[in-house]
Amino acid sequence: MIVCTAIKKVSRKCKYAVLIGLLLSVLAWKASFTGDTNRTIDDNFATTQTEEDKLRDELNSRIAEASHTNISAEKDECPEKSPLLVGASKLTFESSLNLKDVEKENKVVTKGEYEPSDCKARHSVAILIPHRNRERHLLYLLHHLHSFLQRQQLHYAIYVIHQAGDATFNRAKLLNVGYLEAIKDFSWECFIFHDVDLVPENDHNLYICDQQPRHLVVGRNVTGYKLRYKGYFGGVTAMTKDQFFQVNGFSNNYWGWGGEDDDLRVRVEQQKMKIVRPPANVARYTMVFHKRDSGNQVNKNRMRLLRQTTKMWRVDGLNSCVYDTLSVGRYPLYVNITVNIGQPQS
Ligand code: UDH
Ligand code: MN
Repeated sequence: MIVCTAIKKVSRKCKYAVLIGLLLSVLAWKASFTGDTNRTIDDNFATTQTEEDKLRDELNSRIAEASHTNISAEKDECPEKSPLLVGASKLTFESSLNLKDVEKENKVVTKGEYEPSDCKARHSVAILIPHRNRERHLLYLLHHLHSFLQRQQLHYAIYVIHQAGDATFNRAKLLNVGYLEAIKDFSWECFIFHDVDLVPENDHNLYICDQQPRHLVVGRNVTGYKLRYKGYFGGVTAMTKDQFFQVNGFSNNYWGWGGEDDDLRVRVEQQKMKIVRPPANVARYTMVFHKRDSGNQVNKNRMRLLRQTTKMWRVDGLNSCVYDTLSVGRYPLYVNITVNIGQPQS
């Protein structure tokens, strides 16, 4: 009996021991299983990270590449003096020249606009050309002017402001329209007001603006390369956006030939600005021969208008320039703005 009881006690203890052992091994197994699971997740995570790192590395190197391209797109400033200038050049006016040829010469120009590819231009300049019925002159000018401006390493665009209809021509109002339309495209800092028939002969005549308004035509072949008269401010002039704004632009009231350029000089002088010119040996132009255009007869009112400039400039100019834009054509070599500017009040 006693033996039996002892055996029972031992087997109960054994049972407990077996149970505890089992329990412990289950716990140990679970612990090891959990560890494995964690490791597996960690391992997977590690794998994911490595791939992600690879991706990120690749992405970063692409971004670096791109920003490297951007840095080179941000380019160094062009040199103060362009190394491309050639000085005086012999101009040609071939009768066989056509627009397609000039377009081919200027594949680097897009919608009339150009900027150097290898450096950041120091100046952004809009060239404004008043125009009607002078296609041949326009072609010669485009042919010479594009390469001239490119040699000067400028960021530029050429705008042709075309007067619609056959009312009397108004050069000054067209130039006001050109200014008002061009600033819608880009914050041009400098404007060159440019007759269609004047071709610059020397690329040291820089198409840039200064602290003061600039007159770029000292001499023309047709007038023996002499300034036409003291105070002449016609043909080709350069004014900053602010200078032109300050004088309220040109008068809109000069219909027909003459006076509008003198009117602008009066406005400029009234603002205590001083017209400056490049040296005479540089500021030379060839004027393509032409007769007086029909529709641009001498303006008999010009002297009367000129006497009123100091009174009228505030209310006659950019702030009173009313017109209808009929079309804006973005051609390869220039932006053409065809405009109805009305007609003189009789
Ligand atoms: N313009 C046109 N179409 C016209 C009239 C003028 O496009 O019908 C523009 C053109 O940009 C021209 C500018 O306005 O260059 C100035 O006009 P202009 O060339 O007629 O003025 P300029 O002083 O000649 O050169 C005046 C008449 C010359 C007569 C010569 C007779 N010996
Ligand atoms: Mn002319």
